[in-house]
Formats: sequence, C-alpha cells, structure tokens
Amino acid sequence: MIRSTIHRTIARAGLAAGALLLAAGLMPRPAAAQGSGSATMDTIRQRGQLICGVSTGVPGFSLPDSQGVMRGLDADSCRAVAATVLGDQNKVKFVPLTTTNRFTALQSGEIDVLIRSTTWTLGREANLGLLFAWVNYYDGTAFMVKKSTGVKSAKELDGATICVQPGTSTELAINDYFRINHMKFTPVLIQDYAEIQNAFFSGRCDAYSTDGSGLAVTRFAQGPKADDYVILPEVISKEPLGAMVRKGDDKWFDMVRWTFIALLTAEEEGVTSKNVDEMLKSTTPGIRRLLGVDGDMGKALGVDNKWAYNAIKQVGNFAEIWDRNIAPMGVPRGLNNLWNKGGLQYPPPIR
Ligand SMILES: N[C@@H](CCC(=O)N[C@@H](CS)C(=O)NCC(=O)O)C(=O)O
Repeated sequence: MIRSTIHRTIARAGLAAGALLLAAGLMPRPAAAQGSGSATMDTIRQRGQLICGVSTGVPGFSLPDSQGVMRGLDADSCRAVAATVLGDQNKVKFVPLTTTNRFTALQSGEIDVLIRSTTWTLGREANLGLLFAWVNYYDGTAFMVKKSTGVKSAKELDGATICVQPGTSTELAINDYFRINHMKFTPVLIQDYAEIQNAFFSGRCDAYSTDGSGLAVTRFAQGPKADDYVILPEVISKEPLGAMVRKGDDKWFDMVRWTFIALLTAEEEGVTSKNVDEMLKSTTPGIRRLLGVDGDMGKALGVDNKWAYNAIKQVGNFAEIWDRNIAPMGVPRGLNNLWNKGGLQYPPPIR
C-alpha cells in the first residue's frame, strides 16, 4: 500500500519534472525532431526523392506518355509535393499500384504517399493505420454500358453481371445500391485495369462500374467508338479521392495537406505558373504569405519559405493542373471547382 503510494508519487514527480524539462526545451527529443520534425520528410530528404504511389495507368490521372513521362492529376499532385518538400518537381519516383496492393505499399514504407483514386472512408482511416491528408478529386461511383443494350438507367440493371475491381469501395457501393433497390447482380472481379476493360468491351459483363472519372476517361480513350458506350446518369455513392499518408507522422501529414491547400489558394488568388514571379511583388497579404515573401509559413511546416512558390512555378495552381490533365478528357470541373465557383474545394487560410 505504502509502497504503491510512493511509486505513484515518484511517477507523478517524474511526469511533472518531464513536463518542466519539455517546457524548457531540455528533454531529449525523438530522433525525427532533430531534422525537419518528420521522420518521413527526413528520409525523403536523405534519398533526395519522393516516392509516390499512383495507379497502374489511368488517362488523366497517372499514365506515362510516349516519352515515358508520367502524366495526370495524381502524377502532378505527387510532383507538387516533391516541389514543396525538395524544391524540385522532378525529384519523384512513381510506383504503380493496384487496387489491392496500394495500402500495404504505404503501410510498409515502400511509398511515402499514396495519390491513387483512393476513396476516403471511415474503415480505411480507422483500420489501416493510414489517413487522408486532402481530397484531390470529388467523385462518385457510376456504371457504363454498351449503347446497343438500350439500358438508360441503373435501375434497369437487375440481374446484370458487373465488372468491378476487387478491394475497392466501388464493390461496396454497388452492394448497397442493389440492396436498396431490391435488385440482384453478379460481380465479375478483375484486378488488372487493362483486363477489366477488355472484359467489359468484349462483352463478358453487362456493365462496368468504377469512379465516374475512371469511366469518363475510359470512354474518352475509345476515340471515335466512345459513342458506342453510355455512362448511366445515376451516381450511386460519394467517392472523395484523396492523398493518403501513414498515421503517426503529423508533420508529414501537414506537408501533404498544405501542398494541396497552397495549389488551391494560388488558384483562388489568381497566382499561376506564368505570373508567379510578378506576384512576388504583389501587395496582397495572402499572396505574400503564400509565396513566402512575408511570414514564415514554410518554416512552420519544416521546409523552405519558397515551398508554395516552387510548386506553383513548376507544376501550376490547381486549375492549371486540372486544365492540363482532366479538362482535355471532356470532364467538367463540377464539384471539383473552388467553393466560390460552386464547388467543394475550400482551402483554409494560409496564415
Ligand atoms: N475509389 C475507389 C475505386 C478505385 C479504383 O478502382 N480506381 C480505378 C479506376 S479510376 C483504377 O485506379 N484503375 C487503374 C488501376 O487499377 O491501376 C476506391 O478507392 O476503392
């Protein structure tokens, strides 16, 4: 009894002393704090390269061009992070990942960040030790069918076979939708992206379901044959697609999150890759803070104050990234517009 009270007293005294030392900045800090304050960021700096997980090849999102250069919204999102952290958008290695191996690649440390049409859900955040830093595309599950079937609504899909990639939130969305509507379907689960498209185009499935963006670009990629396919009007779920990091490295989470916020703020303030050098002379306080002319925003994040300048100059603001990658596929900006243009992107203040 007495002994346990003494122990408790000592333990409490120890805690109090620790708190005092910590307040005085005298307590030895964890190893990571001696660098940027982020173990992930320190590793990236040491290797001189960001390792970014992307999909295995979706036009508009992450697909190598004829020169082998990775193109797309997700690829450019990776580049922007490389620019804010390392000052150079080219210091990035892209790792193509499937719908089923994407999370283990992040958990194991094979990649630093996952930007790969991945939907933010409770299960993924609560169960996997991972979390979402930002949404770079607000999407929803939809269906595509051959026009020749005459099907005009998802409500007509009772009894259909549906091609879907395994390990996706699409599978779950379809299950809910068919249950709610008292309909049945047979899933045809195919992991490989090229294979699932072949399966659909060759008639193995009545419908192909994935994020609406994926369907739109797949249809677009058919060129003159695009008209043979119809994306049904029902959007059956919310699919906020985002950038994911491992839990436990808050400074790295901040860095990824604020990179996206910087790209959106640049759009909001009219700062582009073309005018960013002139904008350094702007008298607008928000622009001066964004570009590192005033304040220590970069320093607060553990990087150079030119963090956002580098990303905007090299990769462009969010609208430039969208216009370069998604707009040419005929996909309207819609929900992905800034909040003051009718969309959902609302970047918190950089101050
Ligand atoms: N957003 C859903 C679906 C993800 C998904 O299936 N994406 C597809 C269509 S955009 C894809 O990345 N396909 C290319 C690939 O598998 O590499 C999820 O997070 O589960």
